[in-house]
Formats: sequence, structure tokens, C-alpha cells
Amino acid sequence: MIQKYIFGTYIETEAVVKEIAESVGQIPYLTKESDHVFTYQMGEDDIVYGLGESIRGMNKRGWVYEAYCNDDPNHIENIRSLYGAHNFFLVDGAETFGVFVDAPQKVQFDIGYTEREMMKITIAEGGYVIYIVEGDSPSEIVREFRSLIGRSYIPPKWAFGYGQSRWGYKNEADIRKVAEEYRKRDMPLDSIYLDIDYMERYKDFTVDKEKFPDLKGLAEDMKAQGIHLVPIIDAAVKVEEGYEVYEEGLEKGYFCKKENGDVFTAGVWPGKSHFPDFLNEEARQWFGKRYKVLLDQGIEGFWNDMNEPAIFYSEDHMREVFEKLEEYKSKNLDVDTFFAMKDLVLQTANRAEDYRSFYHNYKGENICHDRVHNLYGYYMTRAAQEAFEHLEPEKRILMYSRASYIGMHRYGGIWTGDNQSWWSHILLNIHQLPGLNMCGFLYTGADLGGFGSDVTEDLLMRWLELGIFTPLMRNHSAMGTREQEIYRFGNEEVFCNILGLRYALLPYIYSEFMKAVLKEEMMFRPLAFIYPKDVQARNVEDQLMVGESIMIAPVYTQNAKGRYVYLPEEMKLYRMRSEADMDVEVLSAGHHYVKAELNETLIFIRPDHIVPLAKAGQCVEKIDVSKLWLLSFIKDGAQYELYDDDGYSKDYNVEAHLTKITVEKDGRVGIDGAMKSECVVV
Ligand code: MIG
Repeated sequence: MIQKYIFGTYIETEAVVKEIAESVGQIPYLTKESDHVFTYQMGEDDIVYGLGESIRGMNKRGWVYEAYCNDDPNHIENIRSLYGAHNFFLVDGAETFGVFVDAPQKVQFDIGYTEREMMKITIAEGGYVIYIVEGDSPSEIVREFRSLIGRSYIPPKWAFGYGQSRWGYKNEADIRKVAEEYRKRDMPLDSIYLDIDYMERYKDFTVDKEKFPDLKGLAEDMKAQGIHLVPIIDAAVKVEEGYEVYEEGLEKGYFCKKENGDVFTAGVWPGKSHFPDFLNEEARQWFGKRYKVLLDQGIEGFWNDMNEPAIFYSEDHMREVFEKLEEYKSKNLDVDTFFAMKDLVLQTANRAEDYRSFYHNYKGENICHDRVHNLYGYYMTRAAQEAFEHLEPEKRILMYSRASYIGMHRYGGIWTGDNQSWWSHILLNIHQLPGLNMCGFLYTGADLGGFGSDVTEDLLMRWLELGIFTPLMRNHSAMGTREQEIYRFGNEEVFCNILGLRYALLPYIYSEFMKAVLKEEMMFRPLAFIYPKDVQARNVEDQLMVGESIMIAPVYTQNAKGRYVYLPEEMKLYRMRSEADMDVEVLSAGHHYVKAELNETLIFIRPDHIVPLAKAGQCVEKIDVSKLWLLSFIKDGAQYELYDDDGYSKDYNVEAHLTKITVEKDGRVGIDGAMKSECVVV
């Protein structure tokens, strides 16, 4: 059951797709302390799940989070916001209920930070809507919420293949080299990413003719090898005479303006830039249509970046900085003045004052950016996806974004931004997955191997061993860091095997993803969602249920040769060294130390569950499903419904795409449905 409470004059976000009548009277569960503050007294054992892309644990208690899309590459424990604003959480305990604060302005969730057992929600100035979601269990509440916000985005099937990316590939030769290195080792690969260097002076929808003289030809050659090129698109548009996007945007008034009517100017990658007003429907259509330039060159996927929006400096503030510096010049730089000067120069990016200084034309009203900040990346991605629906009505186009708000999950996925090559960020990746799924973000993944800092071979292996389960599986790293393509390291065979396992698992990953989307479920669940009465399972923060059959327990510590794992019930462990090399044991419920060498991925199968493994291929299209090897743990017999489709078109009829695989108690195997694979139990 969902109840909707309206407070004041609010700005429509279009996060919600279901019509719900407004409830009157007092809001349940929460105590309204003032116009913008609500509290909830948490019970000692209550767990709070949700808030999507955020730092710290799966259980969000013990910190304060701010929903305010933020480009901060330091994903450390004392920050409060990341790139997404995902205002849904669920309390599981004495009372179990969900809360969605639908507000595009800043919202703060103090979950036991100020007072250990007090939750305090503070919404910045302006109206807002709160939805209270009830159900019999956390899973039921999530399902209810997801039906409220509408079906999650579905990418093409090739986007479940492995992708190689690096900010630093400069030209066509670099791209060809990556492809060649993978292919000559028979390593699977489905995509190579183009970061900002493919553009001419960082101008959106342009291609640098010197570095990429024939993008179309390159895209074709890559496709012949089963590889898709995926270019980046940045939010801001370069100010440059003669640049069509700039000139047309200016002429039509599609850029955000300041109070005095001047176009807002700020520095980002292209230098001085303007910000398209994605909230203005006409501007949105205009920007969306621009993706055609690249679609026409054979491109079938994009990633939208810098759309919090990230600002390096605003032109207005920069003027103040220089004036101030002029003053400092003649001063005696005592300690205080020196630090003030230093801060002045260092703190020009993403300033609250700048976000308050420009405006959107949203549904005919002039609205200050600050009040709708969290919608910017969402509406940029919406611009693209709505255009794709016209430009490529029959085809799925890959799209994921850095900034997001709930509602954007219908238009694209997200990646979790600029993490680091740190062991703790593998754990952060685990923590984020269930919260993201709760908020509708199913097509998601982290920069595997870590974006910033220098990677090591073992860290990359361990991270990939988690990444083989995430829908988006991309290795991405920053300029200036150690190169981290898997062929840069000595142990090629291990990497090949890890990727091979991903491709062998792909039918299961795709099937579980699609079922989660179509049935509005989570693909990654905390153990407590499946074993709600198990007190120990409720505290596990480093294991996950992946789809209906698997529990994973990734290794995320340096030099470990195994780890402690908690089993809420008896399970069968497949210790996988490759898709075909494994050992198997049944483990009883309880705590175990489980060995996992660097080349071993642990897959735990629940009783009476099945995981089909196909034969890996060099790309998703080449995966061979004519024979399926069934990982299974049979007590009384099991059935698995495998979803599959052509991966390109938009016919998602579940019934037509299901194949039922059964393993009986006596080991007999059956298969019934669209697929006619030979099945063997391993
Ligand atoms: O300010 O395009 O998160 O993935 O490689 C950095 C360069 C801009 C941030 C993205 C990252 C990308 C990088 N971008």
C-alpha cells in the first residue's frame, strides 16, 4: 500500500508514474517537527536500507547523507553525497515501511548521526511530496515502490558483455590496439569506450578529424570483431563561434540563464561553456536529436558525464577571485590571509552560490537551479533516451549516466563514478548494489579495478571476480594512473578465465536482470531480504544474494587466500577457476572459513536452485547456449526459469521468452520452452 502526502507547493519531478490520490491527515511513522523536518525514533535493532548511490554500509544507520548530486572523486567515509540523489529508504525492524521523499532540492537524511537512535529528514526550502510504502516484507515494499516509479531501463544484451575503457585513449590507433590485444589472446570483449579525447576540443557531438579520421569505418571494423564503441557525452556545451550546437542553442534560448537574462557561463572540460536547459522540453528535444550524429556513424551506446552538473568555475566567481587576488597582492600574507587566498583559488568548483545563480525554464516557470538541482542529470539522460525512441524505435540503445535521480532509472542506467583502486572500494561496490536496485537502478556497475589511483594485478582480479555478477561490467581508469587493461599484467590466463566465467554465466545474469526489471524486483539483495528471521544474516554486509539461485561472498582484502562466509542455510559451493574448472562441496549452515585463491570465484547455490552455464564466447553474440551446464544443489528437485530474447528488439513478453529447466531429485534433467539446449548437471 502506498500513501501520498503533499507538503506545500512542490515541483513535479516525474519520478512517479502511478496516479495516487493524496492522503490527508497525519503522515504515518514519521513525526513532523516543522515545515521541513521529520523524525523517526529507530528501534535498537532496526536496519535502514536504501538511499541508492551513497557511501558507507548497506545498513545506512550511523551517518548523515545528503541528496544533492555531487561530483566528488573522493569516495571516502566522511563525505555525504555522491553523484546520485536517491531518496528512497526502508526501515526494517520494529516497524517495517518505506519512505520516498520526492523533492528535487537538497534533502538531508541524518540516520543516527546526531542522535544514535533518531532519524531526522530535513528538506531544503520549497514544497515536496512524501510517499509512505507499506507491505508484508522488505521485498514486498520494494516491489510496491518500484511499481510506483515504473519499469527500469533495459539495455541491449551486448551491454552485459565486458567493456574496456580508459580516460586516455587518444586516437584511432589506441582503440585498435586495445581490440587487437584482446582478440589476439582470445579474451572476451564487447565494448571499448571513447572518453572525452575523441571530441574536437571537448565539443559534444563532434569528432576530432585528426585523431579519428573515420569514426564510422572504425565502428564498422570493431563491430566485425564483436566490439561496440561507446562514446561519452558531457553535459556542458563549449562556447565557440561557428560551433553549431553552441550557436543554435544560444539563438533558440536553450541554455540556462542568470537572473539578469544573460546566459550562465562556467568552465568545464571545453573551457567556457553553457549548460543546456534539459528541464525545458524543447531544449531537451533539441539536445536529444543531436545524438543522431553519432548514431549515424554506427554508434549504439553512450555514457553521459559531468551532469550533476559539474562546474570547475563560474565566470562570475572567477572575476571575484581575480579581484580578490589583486587585493592580496599588496597585502602582507600572514597565515590567515595566506590560507584564505589558497582556499579562494582551490575552491572554485561546484559551489552552492553558483548553483543558486542560474535558472531553468521548467513547465513554463522560471526556476532557480538550486531548487531542481537533482533533476539535471536525470533530464539530460531522458533527453537522450526520448530521442532514441524516435531515432531508433526498434532498437535498444545503451545509455548510462553519472548523475541521477529516481525516475531516471526508466531512461538509463548509472555507473558509480570516480572510485579508486582501493580494496575498500570493492566493499563499497558490494554495499551500493542493493540500495541501487531498491531505487530502480538495475543496469549499474562500478569502474572495475578502480578509476583513480594505481591498480595492482591482484586487486583487479578480485574486483573482476565481483564484477562478473554486475550487469554493467566495465574496467575504467583515469588518465595518469597505472594502465589497467587486463593484458598489462603477467597472469593473462587467470584474467581470461575470470572473463570466461562471466560470459558462461551471462545467460543467468541476463535472465535475472530481465526478470528483476519485468517483475519489479531486486537483482542484488542483502541476505536479510531472503532470511529475515536470521539475526546473523541481518548483519552480513559483505555477501549478496544475486538473483534467485546464488549467494556471493567476494574477497575484498589484500593478500587474502580466503575469507569468512556466513551461510544462513546449507548451500553448495562451486569454487570456480574457470567456466570448466571447479571444485564443489556442500557446506552446512553457519560460519565457515572458505578458501579462495586469487584465481578462484566463490559461487554458493541455494538448496533446490539451479544456475545454467553456457559456453563462453569472445562476445555476447558468440556465447553458445546449445549446451547448458547446470550448477545445482538438489534436495527435492528444482526448477529454473531462464529468460532469453534476441537482445536488441523491445519485445519483452515474459512468457514467450522463458525456458523451464528442471532437475529432479534422482538427477533427471528436463528443458521446456523457447530454448532447446542440451542440459547436463555438473
Ligand atoms: O572530470 O571524461 O567520471 O569516468 O573518465 C573528469 C573524463 C571527467 C569523469 C568521469 C570519468 C571520466 C572523466 N570524467
